[in-house]
Amino acid sequence: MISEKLCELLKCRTPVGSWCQVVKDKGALVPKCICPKTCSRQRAPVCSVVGKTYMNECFLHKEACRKRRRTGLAHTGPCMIPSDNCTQEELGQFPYRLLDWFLLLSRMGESYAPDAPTQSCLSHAQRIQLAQQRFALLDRNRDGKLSRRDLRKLHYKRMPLEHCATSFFQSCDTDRNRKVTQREWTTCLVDNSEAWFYHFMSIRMGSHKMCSTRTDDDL
Ligand SMILES: [Ca+2]
Ligand SMILES: [Ca+2]
Repeated sequence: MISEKLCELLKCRTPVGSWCQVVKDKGALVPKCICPKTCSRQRAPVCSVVGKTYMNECFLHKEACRKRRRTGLAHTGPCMIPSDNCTQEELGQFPYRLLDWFLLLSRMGESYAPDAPTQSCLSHAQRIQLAQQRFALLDRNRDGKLSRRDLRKLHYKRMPLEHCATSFFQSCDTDRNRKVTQREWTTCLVDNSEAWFYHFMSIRMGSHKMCSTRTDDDL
């Protein structure tokens, strides 16, 4: 592309935070360091050297100019958040453990029922219901999306595998717009949970049955 060629040699120092763009000047194309006023909302995420993800490179420079900071581009694509040693195996079982925990929370305050079905005995529809209930509770501003702010509520101390939470939520945000919709949430939580359990049961227990003890509950 012509803009890349023309900008290749121009290192932008002033204005602080600016980036090189090819502009028309008296009919000729010239590379120029500019501070963007507006940016397209096209998703081409980049990661800055201070570890912040922007929707595209333009937004990085827009903010850098506003804050008068020389914030460079670290790499294209969103920043990888350190997972605090959440292993692949742990991440694999996280959705199931999280659903288990939600089930526990949903029963808090109910009278003790020793024969209440465990998660493995829930139907697919019940798992979805459980995920959706928790979604509604977490989505405090009720915009139908979970943002990082909404998710802060989740970080209770007793949450299992808490160090996997960040990686998990990133994995749920399939379109990477940093918001998890109810659809993304439910798919991620329920499908992954069932996939993991199915796998776990077939490998460890030699059985594909999700619920081996109580099969004909009135679920
Ligand atoms: Ca929300
Ligand atoms: Ca999303």
